[in-house]
Order: sequence, then structure tokens, then C-alpha cells
Amino acid sequence: MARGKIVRNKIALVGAGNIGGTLALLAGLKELGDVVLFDVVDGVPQGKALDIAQASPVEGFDASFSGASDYSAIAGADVVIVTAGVARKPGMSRDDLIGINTKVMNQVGAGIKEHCPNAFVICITNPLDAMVWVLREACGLPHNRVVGMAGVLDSARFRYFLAEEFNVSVEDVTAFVLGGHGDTMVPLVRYSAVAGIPVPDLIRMGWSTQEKIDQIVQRTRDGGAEIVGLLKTGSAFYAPASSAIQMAESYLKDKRRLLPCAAWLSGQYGIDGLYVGVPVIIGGDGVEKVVEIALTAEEKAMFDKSVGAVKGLIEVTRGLMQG
Ligand code: TXD
Repeated sequence: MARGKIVRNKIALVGAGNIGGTLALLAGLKELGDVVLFDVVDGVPQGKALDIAQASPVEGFDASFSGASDYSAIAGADVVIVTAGVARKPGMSRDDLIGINTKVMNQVGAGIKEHCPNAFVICITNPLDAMVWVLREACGLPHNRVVGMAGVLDSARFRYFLAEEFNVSVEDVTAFVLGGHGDTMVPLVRYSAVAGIPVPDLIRMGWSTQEKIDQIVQRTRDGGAEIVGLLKTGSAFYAPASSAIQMAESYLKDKRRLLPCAAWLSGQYGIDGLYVGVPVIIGGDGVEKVVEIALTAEEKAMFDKSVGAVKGLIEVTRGLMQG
């Protein structure tokens, strides 16, 4: 059968700041498609696009890079990754960003609705669990085509700390973090493993102690704040960008990765009508399946507490939107 002309994917990055610029470089290095950087600060998206394009002869990737401050530039995007808004400074919680970033999500959602209603949308802007909901409401896309990036990052932090503790390759460590992207997140030790050997077994084998693993769980919860405290001028951006690109790649290449993401629940886990961090399969149709794993009573209690925190965040956000 004659093959039609292969057209490159189009990736729109709304927000060309620390994460946005890193997303653009990673998309280029992985040759995921043509990249449009969008930002309200004129010159920044254009400058970063040109700078990354000039790296392409060295790195050997063929793609177009452009910068824009008009939403028409994202027309027809296959994937939109949203980092627009303000980031945390030391002493600020993710929740402190609600007011400003809610307004930004409504603007971004309107741009997506008008220019690329068939896209797969990955929200990164904090507070993530609320902003992904605002963005979905504003763009009106199907719930399975709007997802939040947080769990992949939190799980990556957890995986890194476990690999360091066990002195093994990060490639062999898998881990799960459920719930909201905040202090109540639920790193699941029971579902984390090294080459399939569950972490609880590794503790019994003397590879670590429960106390050290508990400390790693807490350091994972504090992962964002630890970096904000060190950087002082902003928050993490390399690992968040890598995490979102993994989600985008799973969609663009129909890889059906099983990844922890903030996904819309319509009855799963006994929750109906809320974005929560759960394991999902991301393929060519977007979020193709929410995976319901069995939880012990203790794990369920922690998950329910995290869900409660997300619900509280949504109520505050609703109040702001109606105010
Ligand atoms: O795991 C996660 N989801 C979190 C998310 C991990 C790390 C960072 N988290 C959040 O991502 C962070 O708290 C912020 O809310 C976003 C973006 O973080 P980033 O570090 O990239 O922030 P920057 O460098 O400030 O970039 C934000 C850009 C900046 O260039 C602004 O000019 C632009 O957003 N901006 C806008 N773009 C479009 N439209 C509007 N209205 C707008 N307002 C600001």
C-alpha cells in the first residue's frame, strides 16, 4: 500500500521558562517532532527556540523550532505541554500559587480549545492537582486527553533515592507514588522493586532497614522543597521536564507505558469526578486505562488522606473561580 507523506509531530510548549526550555531541548534530542515554544514574555520563546535549533547540527536532530506569543502558533499541535504560570520561591507552598496560576490555566485552556482541540495535553503547572482540573475545564477536551505530570517525577525521585540506598543501577529500580503532588503523596514501598525483588524483601535480605526506607519515603515527599531550598530562585526543572517528555513520547509512539499520572477518575478507586495521581496506561488515544491496584488498609488510609487534600485544593480553586 502506498505510504502517504510522513508528517512530523507538532509539540507545543506553553510556557518557555525553566521547564519549557528543557522540554524543548529534550524533544529535540529525542527527535519527537517540530517544537513551538509559547510565552507571554516576548523574545524568550523565540530566543530559546533559535538557541536549541542551533544545537541541532551538533546533536544531529532534524526538527523545526519556533517561538511565539500568539496562540495561533500552536494550531494543530499533537501534544501540548503546559508549564505557564509562576513557580515557587523558598517559603512558598505549591498551594500558594493557586490564585495566579488559575487565571493562567484559563487563558491557556482557551488557546488550546480554539487552536488544537485534538491534542494530548500534559499539565505541569502547580498546584498540579488543581491546575490540571482547571485546564481541562477551560479547554473542554475529553478527560482522557488531559493529564497531569507529577507522579512520574515523584516516582523518579523515589527510584533515585532507592537506587542510591541499594547501590544498584537506576535502570533496575521501579517505584510507585500515588495521590496528590504534595506532602500527602503516597510512595508505595510494597509496589517498589529492584529487578522485580520487592523492597520489603530487600529489607528482609538485609539490603537496608525499614527506618532508612521510611526516611527515603519522606525525602521523596520533600523532594520539591529540597530543591527549591537549594536553588532559592525557582523550583526543579530538569527531572520534571524528563518526566513529561516520557509521557509525551508514550502518547506519540503509542508505547502504552504504565505511568503514575494525575488522571481523571470516574469511579475508579471509589472516586468519581477528580484528578488524582494513579497508575495509568498512556497510548495513542491518551490515557487509555486507569489501573486499579490493591491497597492495604494502611495504604488506602494514606491514599484517602491525599485525595482529601486534593479535594480541598479543588474547593479553594472553585471558590477563586467563582469569586
Ligand atoms: O511535578 C510538577 N508538576 C512540578 C510543577 C514540578 C516542578 C515545577 N512545577 C511547576 O511548573 C512550577 O511550580 C510552575 O508552576 C511550573 C513551571 O515551572 P518553571 O520552573 O518552568 O517556571 P518558570 O521558569 O517561571 O516558567 C514559567 C513560564 C515563564 O516563562 C512565564 O513567562 C510563563 O510561564 N508565563 C506564561 N506563559 C503563558 N501564558 C501566561 N499567562 C503566562 N504567565 C507566565
